[in-house]
Amino acid sequence: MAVLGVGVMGADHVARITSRISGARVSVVNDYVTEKAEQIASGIDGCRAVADPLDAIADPEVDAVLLATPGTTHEKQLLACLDHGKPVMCEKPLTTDVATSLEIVRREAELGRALIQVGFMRRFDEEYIQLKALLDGGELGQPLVMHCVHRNPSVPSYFDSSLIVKDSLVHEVDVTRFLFDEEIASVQIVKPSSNPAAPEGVIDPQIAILRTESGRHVDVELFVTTGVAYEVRTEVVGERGSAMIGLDVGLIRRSAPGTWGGQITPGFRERFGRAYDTEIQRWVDAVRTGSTTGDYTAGPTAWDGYAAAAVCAAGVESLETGLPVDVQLAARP
Ligand code: ISE
Repeated sequence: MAVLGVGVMGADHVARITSRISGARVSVVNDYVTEKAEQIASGIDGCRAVADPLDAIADPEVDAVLLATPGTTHEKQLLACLDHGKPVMCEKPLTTDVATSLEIVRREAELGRALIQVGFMRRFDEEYIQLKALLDGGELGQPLVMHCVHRNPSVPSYFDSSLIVKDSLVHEVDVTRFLFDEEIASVQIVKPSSNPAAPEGVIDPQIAILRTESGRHVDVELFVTTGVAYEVRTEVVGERGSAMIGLDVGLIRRSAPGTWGGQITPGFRERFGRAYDTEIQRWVDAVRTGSTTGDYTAGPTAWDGYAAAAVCAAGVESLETGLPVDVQLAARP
């Protein structure tokens, strides 16, 4: 496969495909920083760096593509994958706006083959899978409310208030759609006093309030400059009880002088490392059997990427006005 974009996430995927995933090998890498691609390619048998991402997609040695490039380049690269009939795993976002995301969904639908999977890795995490099974099993009765915490110790310097919605909240948007099996009807962003340690002009923390089509309530505390560690917690409250995941309950140590405690996961690569492994392995397996089924995906689809983009666009609008904003989804092709 070709891996396009070998920054933090792309390089991580190259390492995972090369050392832990079976049934695939990285034959081509590309990055806008040519030296980075060349350096990674030189460490892998039979792998080449290709300067132009569109050449990498068209390369006859490439059966499938993993996109970890900046979101602004996704539209063109996804269209090229569709034109060449190549299965593609696209890290979020699908594209950077709602109209182009919908266009991608429509182009894929016209082909009659599911070629695009979107990298919402939480769906592959053991704890989220357990929570989903509990809800689907009906033991909690109807889920009514979900409370989420999404804290990052820090974020890159280019992160602004809208990226907290589009890059961080987007995960809870997908988790809500995954766990509750329904669309989100409205979103509101509430802005408490900002952390003095947040960069000038960045609204952090933010509280997102989502309402699903059936009227379920989801609240999310987003706080990306905590300076502490990675904290992602999700609690669902149902008719007959509640369930929570993300407590970091590893070893708890008690020691003098009368303290106790454990470790908090440092970042998302550690917290979701196994989920990423499972996500990519399942995708590779689906790509290998896709020609018989017409479905080259094993997880979130282009439609899921589009629906998330529509909710986040409404969230960015609410960031401006402070009011709830309705989400309008197109008919699903
Ligand atoms: C980052 O892009 C991720 O996907 C992480 O999971 C999330 O916690 C972080 O806020 C995002 O910036």
